[in-house]
Amino acid sequence: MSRKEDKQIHLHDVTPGQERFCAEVLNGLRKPQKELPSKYFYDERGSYLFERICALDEYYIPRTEVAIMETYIEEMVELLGPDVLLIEYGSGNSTKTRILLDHLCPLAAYVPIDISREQLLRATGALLSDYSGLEVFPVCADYTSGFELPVLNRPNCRQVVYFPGSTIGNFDPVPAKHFLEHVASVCGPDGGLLIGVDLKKDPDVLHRAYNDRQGVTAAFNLNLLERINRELNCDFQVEWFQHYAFYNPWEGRVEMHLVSLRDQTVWLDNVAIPFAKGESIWTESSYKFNLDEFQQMAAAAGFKVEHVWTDERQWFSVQYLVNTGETTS
Ligand code: AVJ
Repeated sequence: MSRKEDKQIHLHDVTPGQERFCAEVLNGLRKPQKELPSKYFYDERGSYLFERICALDEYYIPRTEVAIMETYIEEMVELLGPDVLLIEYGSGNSTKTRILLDHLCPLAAYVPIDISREQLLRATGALLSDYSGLEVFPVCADYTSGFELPVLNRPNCRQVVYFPGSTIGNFDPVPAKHFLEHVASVCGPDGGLLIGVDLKKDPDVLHRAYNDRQGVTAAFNLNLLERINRELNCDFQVEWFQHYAFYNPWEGRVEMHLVSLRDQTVWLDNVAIPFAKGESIWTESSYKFNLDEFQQMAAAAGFKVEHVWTDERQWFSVQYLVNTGETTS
Protein backbone atom coordinates (compact mmCIF):
# COMPACT_ATOMS: atom_id res chain seq x y z
CA MET A 1 0.00 0.00 0.00
CA SER A 2 2.75 2.45 0.83
CA ARG A 3 4.50 3.03 -2.45
CA LYS A 4 7.09 5.56 -1.49
CA GLU A 5 9.81 5.80 1.12
CA ASP A 6 11.32 9.24 1.47
CA LYS A 7 14.26 9.23 3.86
CA GLN A 8 12.74 8.48 7.27
CA ILE A 9 9.27 9.64 6.16
CA HIS A 10 6.86 6.79 5.69
CA LEU A 11 4.13 7.92 3.31
CA HIS A 12 0.84 6.06 3.22
CA ASP A 13 -0.15 6.61 -0.41
CA VAL A 14 -3.68 5.81 -1.58
CA THR A 15 -4.08 8.42 -4.32
CA PRO A 16 -6.10 7.50 -7.36
CA GLY A 17 -4.06 6.80 -10.50
CA GLN A 18 -4.12 8.49 -13.89
CA GLU A 19 -6.91 6.25 -15.23
CA ARG A 20 -9.19 7.54 -12.52
CA PHE A 21 -8.17 11.14 -13.27
CA CYS A 22 -8.86 10.61 -16.97
CA ALA A 23 -12.22 8.95 -16.31
CA GLU A 24 -13.36 11.78 -14.03
CA VAL A 25 -12.28 14.45 -16.52
CA LEU A 26 -14.07 12.71 -19.39
CA ASN A 27 -17.18 12.17 -17.31
CA GLY A 28 -17.27 15.85 -16.30
CA LEU A 29 -16.71 17.17 -19.81
CA ARG A 30 -19.52 15.02 -21.21
CA LYS A 31 -22.19 16.56 -18.97
CA PRO A 32 -24.56 19.17 -20.43
CA GLN A 33 -23.07 21.71 -18.01
CA LYS A 34 -19.42 20.72 -18.32
CA GLU A 35 -17.55 20.44 -15.02
CA LEU A 36 -14.21 19.37 -13.57
CA PRO A 37 -13.54 18.30 -9.94
CA SER A 38 -11.78 21.08 -8.01
CA LYS A 39 -9.56 18.59 -6.17
CA TYR A 40 -7.48 18.33 -9.37
CA PHE A 41 -6.33 21.96 -9.03
CA TYR A 42 -3.61 20.86 -6.64
CA ASP A 43 -0.71 19.50 -8.69
CA GLU A 44 2.75 20.99 -8.02
CA ARG A 45 1.99 24.20 -9.91
CA GLY A 46 -1.57 24.43 -8.60
CA SER A 47 -0.39 24.07 -4.99
CA TYR A 48 2.18 26.80 -5.63
CA LEU A 49 -0.47 29.10 -7.15
CA PHE A 50 -2.82 28.41 -4.24
CA GLU A 51 -0.09 29.51 -1.83
CA ARG A 52 0.22 32.73 -3.82
CA ILE A 53 -3.57 33.21 -3.62
CA CYS A 54 -3.27 32.88 0.15
CA ALA A 55 -0.83 35.81 0.19
CA LEU A 56 -3.11 38.15 -1.82
CA ASP A 57 -4.64 41.22 -0.19
CA GLU A 58 -8.03 40.40 -1.68
CA TYR A 59 -8.10 36.81 -0.46
CA TYR A 60 -9.13 37.47 3.14
CA ILE A 61 -9.58 33.82 4.23
CA PRO A 62 -6.10 32.76 5.47
CA ARG A 63 -5.34 36.03 7.26
CA THR A 64 -8.72 36.09 8.98
CA GLU A 65 -8.55 32.44 9.97
CA VAL A 66 -5.00 32.73 11.36
CA ALA A 67 -5.99 35.80 13.38
CA ILE A 68 -8.94 33.90 14.90
CA MET A 69 -6.70 30.92 15.70
CA GLU A 70 -4.05 33.10 17.31
CA THR A 71 -6.54 35.07 19.36
CA TYR A 72 -8.44 32.08 20.74
CA ILE A 73 -5.85 29.30 20.68
CA GLU A 74 -5.91 28.88 24.47
CA GLU A 75 -9.68 28.33 24.47
CA MET A 76 -9.41 25.92 21.57
CA VAL A 77 -6.69 23.84 23.17
CA GLU A 78 -8.70 23.76 26.40
CA LEU A 79 -11.73 22.33 24.55
CA LEU A 80 -9.67 19.82 22.58
CA GLY A 81 -8.13 18.44 25.76
CA PRO A 82 -4.92 16.40 26.26
CA ASP A 83 -3.59 13.38 24.31
CA VAL A 84 -5.06 14.40 20.99
CA LEU A 85 -4.45 12.43 17.82
CA LEU A 86 -4.75 15.23 15.29
CA ILE A 87 -5.95 14.29 11.79
CA GLU A 88 -5.98 17.01 9.16
CA TYR A 89 -7.81 16.87 5.84
CA GLY A 90 -6.20 18.93 3.08
CA SER A 91 -3.14 19.77 5.15
CA GLY A 92 -1.29 21.52 2.30
CA ASN A 93 1.81 23.14 3.78
CA SER A 94 0.46 22.73 7.36
CA THR A 95 0.98 26.45 8.16
CA LYS A 96 -2.13 26.90 10.27
CA THR A 97 -1.56 23.55 11.96
CA ARG A 98 1.61 24.90 13.51
CA ILE A 99 -0.48 27.18 15.71
CA LEU A 100 -2.14 24.04 17.11
CA LEU A 101 1.11 22.06 17.32
CA ASP A 102 2.72 24.91 19.27
CA HIS A 103 0.02 24.72 21.92
CA LEU A 104 -1.33 21.16 22.03
CA CYS A 105 0.74 19.23 24.46
CA PRO A 106 1.05 16.47 24.94
CA LEU A 107 0.00 15.61 21.40
CA ALA A 108 -0.20 11.91 20.58
CA ALA A 109 0.50 12.19 16.84
CA TYR A 110 -0.32 14.16 13.72
CA VAL A 111 -1.84 12.63 10.58
CA PRO A 112 -1.79 15.10 7.66
CA ILE A 113 -3.88 14.02 4.66
CA ASP A 114 -3.45 15.69 1.27
CA ILE A 115 -3.85 14.91 -2.42
CA SER A 116 -0.63 16.79 -3.33
CA ARG A 117 2.19 14.30 -2.70
CA GLU A 118 5.24 16.55 -3.07
CA GLN A 119 3.79 19.28 -0.87
CA LEU A 120 2.79 16.69 1.76
CA LEU A 121 6.32 15.25 1.85
CA ARG A 122 7.87 18.71 2.07
CA ALA A 123 5.52 19.77 4.86
CA THR A 124 6.15 16.53 6.78
CA GLY A 125 9.90 16.94 6.49
CA ALA A 126 9.72 20.51 7.76
CA LEU A 127 7.51 19.53 10.72
CA LEU A 128 9.80 16.65 11.70
CA SER A 129 12.79 18.96 11.80
CA ASP A 130 10.97 21.80 13.60
CA TYR A 131 9.11 19.71 16.21
CA SER A 132 11.43 17.19 17.78
CA GLY A 133 9.61 14.18 19.13
CA LEU A 134 6.47 14.82 17.07
CA GLU A 135 5.16 11.71 15.37
CA VAL A 136 3.82 12.43 11.88
CA PHE A 137 2.02 9.88 9.70
CA PRO A 138 1.39 11.49 6.30
CA VAL A 139 -1.38 10.08 4.11
CA CYS A 140 -1.57 10.94 0.43
CA ALA A 141 -5.22 10.49 -0.57
CA ASP A 142 -8.22 11.93 -2.33
CA TYR A 143 -10.40 12.35 0.75
CA THR A 144 -13.50 13.22 -1.30
CA SER A 145 -13.92 9.50 -1.97
CA GLY A 146 -13.62 6.70 0.55
CA PHE A 147 -10.14 5.59 1.62
CA GLU A 148 -8.55 3.75 4.51
CA LEU A 149 -6.63 5.59 7.19
CA PRO A 150 -3.60 3.69 8.48
CA VAL A 151 -4.39 1.94 11.75
CA LEU A 152 -2.52 3.71 14.53
CA ASN A 153 -2.86 1.88 17.77
CA ARG A 154 -3.36 4.73 20.22
CA PRO A 155 -6.01 3.46 22.61
CA ASN A 156 -5.93 6.35 25.08
CA CYS A 157 -6.16 9.32 22.77
CA ARG A 158 -9.03 11.32 21.40
CA GLN A 159 -9.16 11.75 17.67
CA VAL A 160 -9.64 15.34 16.62
CA VAL A 161 -10.09 16.17 12.96
CA TYR A 162 -8.80 19.55 11.77
CA PHE A 163 -10.37 20.89 8.56
CA PRO A 164 -9.40 24.55 8.10
CA GLY A 165 -9.63 26.98 5.18
CA SER A 166 -13.35 26.51 4.58
CA THR A 167 -12.58 23.65 2.24
CA ILE A 168 -15.92 22.23 3.41
CA GLY A 169 -17.37 24.96 1.14
CA ASN A 170 -15.99 23.19 -1.92
CA PHE A 171 -18.50 20.34 -1.42
CA ASP A 172 -22.08 20.60 -2.63
CA PRO A 173 -24.60 20.25 0.23
CA VAL A 174 -25.27 16.49 -0.09
CA PRO A 175 -21.61 15.44 -0.43
CA ALA A 176 -20.76 17.91 2.38
CA LYS A 177 -23.14 16.09 4.70
CA HIS A 178 -21.67 12.71 3.67
CA PHE A 179 -18.17 14.00 4.22
CA LEU A 180 -19.06 15.24 7.71
CA GLU A 181 -20.63 11.84 8.48
CA HIS A 182 -17.39 10.20 7.38
CA VAL A 183 -15.44 12.57 9.65
CA ALA A 184 -17.77 11.71 12.54
CA SER A 185 -17.02 8.02 12.03
CA VAL A 186 -13.27 8.73 11.85
CA CYS A 187 -13.19 10.73 15.08
CA GLY A 188 -15.42 8.29 16.97
CA PRO A 189 -17.93 8.86 19.78
CA ASP A 190 -15.78 11.16 21.93
CA GLY A 191 -13.87 12.84 19.13
CA GLY A 192 -14.25 16.31 17.72
CA LEU A 193 -13.90 18.42 14.60
CA LEU A 194 -12.16 21.80 14.48
CA ILE A 195 -13.30 23.35 11.23
CA GLY A 196 -12.91 26.64 9.37
CA VAL A 197 -16.18 27.89 7.88
CA ASP A 198 -16.41 30.94 5.63
CA LEU A 199 -19.43 33.16 6.29
CA LYS A 200 -21.86 35.04 4.04
CA LYS A 201 -20.78 38.63 3.48
CA ASP A 202 -20.80 41.58 1.07
CA PRO A 203 -20.76 40.06 -2.45
CA ASP A 204 -18.23 42.71 -3.56
CA VAL A 205 -15.73 41.39 -1.01
CA LEU A 206 -16.29 37.86 -2.32
CA HIS A 207 -16.04 39.02 -5.91
CA ARG A 208 -12.65 40.65 -5.29
CA ALA A 209 -11.39 37.58 -3.40
CA TYR A 210 -11.93 35.36 -6.44
CA ASN A 211 -11.02 37.98 -9.07
CA ASP A 212 -7.72 39.35 -7.81
CA ARG A 213 -6.05 42.16 -9.75
CA GLN A 214 -2.83 40.22 -10.33
CA GLY A 215 -4.71 37.37 -12.00
CA VAL A 216 -3.33 34.68 -9.70
CA THR A 217 -6.77 33.10 -9.24
CA ALA A 218 -7.25 33.13 -13.02
CA ALA A 219 -3.89 31.36 -13.45
CA PHE A 220 -4.89 28.85 -10.74
CA ASN A 221 -8.16 28.12 -12.55
CA LEU A 222 -6.54 27.84 -16.00
CA ASN A 223 -3.77 25.60 -14.63
CA LEU A 224 -6.37 22.85 -14.43
CA LEU A 225 -6.50 22.73 -18.23
CA GLU A 226 -2.70 22.88 -18.44
CA ARG A 227 -2.47 20.02 -15.98
CA ILE A 228 -4.90 17.94 -18.03
CA ASN A 229 -2.75 18.65 -21.12
CA ARG A 230 0.41 17.69 -19.23
CA GLU A 231 -0.84 14.49 -17.66
CA LEU A 232 -3.49 13.19 -20.03
CA ASN A 233 -3.55 12.89 -23.79
CA CYS A 234 -5.33 16.20 -24.33
CA ASP A 235 -4.95 19.44 -26.33
CA PHE A 236 -6.74 22.33 -24.59
CA GLN A 237 -5.85 25.71 -26.15
CA VAL A 238 -5.67 27.47 -22.82
CA GLU A 239 -5.68 30.99 -24.33
CA TRP A 240 -9.15 30.26 -25.72
CA PHE A 241 -10.59 29.93 -22.23
CA GLN A 242 -11.23 32.68 -19.71
CA HIS A 243 -11.44 32.64 -15.91
CA TYR A 244 -14.90 33.68 -14.75
CA ALA A 245 -15.85 33.79 -11.04
CA PHE A 246 -18.91 35.31 -9.42
CA TYR A 247 -20.98 35.10 -6.25
CA ASN A 248 -24.32 33.36 -6.78
CA PRO A 249 -26.49 34.74 -3.94
CA TRP A 250 -29.39 32.36 -4.58
CA GLU A 251 -27.17 29.36 -3.96
CA GLY A 252 -24.89 31.09 -1.44
CA ARG A 253 -21.72 30.16 -3.27
CA VAL A 254 -18.88 31.56 -5.35
CA GLU A 255 -18.72 29.71 -8.66
CA MET A 256 -15.56 29.49 -10.72
CA HIS A 257 -15.87 28.68 -14.40
CA LEU A 258 -13.67 28.58 -17.49
CA VAL A 259 -15.56 30.12 -20.41
CA SER A 260 -14.80 29.13 -24.00
CA LEU A 261 -13.96 32.24 -26.06
CA ARG A 262 -14.89 30.57 -29.36
CA ASP A 263 -16.42 27.50 -30.93
CA GLN A 264 -13.76 24.83 -30.60
CA THR A 265 -13.16 21.11 -30.27
CA VAL A 266 -10.86 19.62 -27.67
CA TRP A 267 -9.57 16.08 -28.01
CA LEU A 268 -9.08 13.86 -24.97
CA ASP A 269 -7.91 10.31 -25.65
CA ASN A 270 -9.44 10.39 -29.14
CA VAL A 271 -12.76 11.63 -27.79
CA ALA A 272 -13.94 14.91 -29.33
CA ILE A 273 -15.35 17.42 -26.86
CA PRO A 274 -17.14 20.27 -28.61
CA PHE A 275 -17.35 23.74 -27.05
CA ALA A 276 -19.65 26.51 -28.21
CA LYS A 277 -18.53 30.10 -27.84
CA GLY A 278 -19.59 31.26 -24.35
CA GLU A 279 -20.03 27.74 -22.96
CA SER A 280 -18.38 27.13 -19.58
CA ILE A 281 -16.65 24.42 -17.60
CA TRP A 282 -17.66 24.71 -13.95
CA THR A 283 -14.46 24.13 -11.97
CA GLU A 284 -15.28 25.02 -8.36
CA SER A 285 -18.00 26.01 -5.93
CA SER A 286 -17.15 27.73 -2.69
CA TYR A 287 -20.19 27.80 -0.42
CA LYS A 288 -20.55 30.54 2.18
CA PHE A 289 -22.65 29.90 5.29
CA ASN A 290 -24.71 31.60 7.94
CA LEU A 291 -23.97 30.22 11.39
CA ASP A 292 -27.41 28.61 11.65
CA GLU A 293 -27.16 27.03 8.18
CA PHE A 294 -23.88 25.43 9.10
CA GLN A 295 -25.18 24.30 12.46
CA GLN A 296 -28.08 22.53 10.73
CA MET A 297 -25.80 20.78 8.27
CA ALA A 298 -23.50 19.71 11.11
CA ALA A 299 -26.45 18.41 13.13
CA ALA A 300 -27.70 16.39 10.16
CA ALA A 301 -24.29 14.68 10.06
CA GLY A 302 -24.23 13.92 13.80
CA PHE A 303 -22.27 16.90 15.10
CA LYS A 304 -23.15 19.41 17.78
CA VAL A 305 -21.56 22.86 17.51
CA GLU A 306 -19.74 23.24 20.80
CA HIS A 307 -18.08 26.61 20.17
CA VAL A 308 -17.84 29.24 17.43
CA TRP A 309 -15.00 31.79 17.21
CA THR A 310 -15.20 34.62 14.69
CA ASP A 311 -13.40 37.82 13.75
CA GLU A 312 -14.93 41.21 14.57
CA ARG A 313 -16.32 41.65 11.03
CA GLN A 314 -17.89 38.16 11.18
CA TRP A 315 -16.28 37.23 7.87
CA PHE A 316 -14.98 33.83 8.93
CA SER A 317 -15.48 31.32 11.72
CA VAL A 318 -13.55 28.54 13.37
CA GLN A 319 -15.88 26.05 15.02
CA TYR A 320 -15.45 23.12 17.35
CA LEU A 321 -17.98 20.34 16.78
CA VAL A 322 -18.46 17.24 18.87
CA ASN A 323 -19.86 13.93 17.75
CA THR A 324 -23.36 13.22 19.07
CA GLY A 325 -23.67 9.92 17.23
CA GLU A 326 -27.12 10.89 15.95
CA THR A 327 -27.72 11.74 12.30
CA THR A 328 -30.87 12.97 10.61
CA SER A 329 -31.81 13.21 6.97
C1 AVJ B 1 -9.49 25.67 -0.91
C2 AVJ B 1 -11.65 26.26 -0.20
C3 AVJ B 1 -9.84 27.39 0.63
O1 AVJ B 1 -12.72 27.97 -2.11
O2 AVJ B 1 -11.73 29.71 -1.29
C4 AVJ B 1 -9.26 29.93 -3.66
C5 AVJ B 1 -9.90 27.51 -3.01
N1 AVJ B 1 -10.39 28.82 -5.08
N2 AVJ B 1 -9.47 30.71 -4.72
C6 AVJ B 1 -11.72 28.56 -1.69
C7 AVJ B 1 -9.84 28.72 -3.88
C8 AVJ B 1 -10.15 30.03 -5.58
C9 AVJ B 1 -10.39 27.82 -1.64
N3 AVJ B 1 -10.35 26.77 -0.59
